[in-house]
Amino acid sequence: TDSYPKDIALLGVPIEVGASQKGALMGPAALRTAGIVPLLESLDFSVTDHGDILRRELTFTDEAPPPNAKHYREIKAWTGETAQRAYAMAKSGAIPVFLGGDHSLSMGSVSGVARHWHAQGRELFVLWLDAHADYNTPATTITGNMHGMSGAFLCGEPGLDDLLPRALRSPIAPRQLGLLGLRSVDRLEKELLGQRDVWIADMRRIDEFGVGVLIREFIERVSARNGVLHVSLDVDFLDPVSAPGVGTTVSGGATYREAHLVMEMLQDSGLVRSLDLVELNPFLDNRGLSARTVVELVGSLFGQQIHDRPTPSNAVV
Ligand code: 6HN
Ligand code: MN
Ligand code: MN
Repeated sequence: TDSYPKDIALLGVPIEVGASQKGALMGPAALRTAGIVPLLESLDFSVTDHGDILRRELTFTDEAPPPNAKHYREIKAWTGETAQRAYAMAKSGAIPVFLGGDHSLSMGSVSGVARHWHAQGRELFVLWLDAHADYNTPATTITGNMHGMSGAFLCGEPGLDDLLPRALRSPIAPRQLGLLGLRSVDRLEKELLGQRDVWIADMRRIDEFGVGVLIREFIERVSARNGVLHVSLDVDFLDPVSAPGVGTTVSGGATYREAHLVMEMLQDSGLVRSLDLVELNPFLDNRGLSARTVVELVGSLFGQQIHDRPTPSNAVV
């Protein structure tokens, strides 16, 4: 198999109109303040920070938006730019890390990296760490907030068909999507998910089997198909005790240690090729706690260990 990349490319995507709460546009700055660059450098990566996509440089169209998709035109502009940048970053051989910004960001980031891996003949799997399924369409949504629609869009569900030009799109199959940490799903969203082959480990399964068993199961799905993995980390995956700085807190989330174990086991797998860090809302945070927690998790994902182990316990060979 191929050797693990030594380069990481950071891109800030300060989008916030996909969520109802304002403030996620400050996320990229807070992640930098919490030290994401020196941390990755201390883990021997060569880091290129591409700065933030600037809203004023986006091109907005004036088409009629579909129903039940708030701020559609602005999100379309962000998605197109993010997808192109993501494709170029993935193609460079670096590991792209997207600093959000709300979760609508992933419509662009995942589309871009999926397009690259598709051209390489590799299947891209997406692990969605989130309290929510983000599997609404304009036909199922209650709020109209587009950060709740990213997963459905990426799997090619109908309703946002013109959000991204066909040439920039690379839909994944529902069986390539995994949802971990789920504890808040809307009624029609649940109905739709029930008809799809999405891998789901909700909080109930985490309580019963432990996160280690579940993450191993998902990693095996990816490696069985010689796939690569994109991780999309929504801050509300974590319990609000560890990460209050998010607009959509739901109690009963992953503990600090559960989240680290997920990251450590993903690192051991050697499969992760791109990452979203989304929904951090510094305006709602408690003295930088959530930003620091997210950056610490990034450390575990990229190789920081409590005690060096010569042989990972779950190495995928
Ligand atoms: N997120 N299911 C709710 C909605 O508005 O569609 C919540 C979505 C949350 C989105 O956490 O990224
Ligand atoms: Mn989300
Ligand atoms: Mn969420």
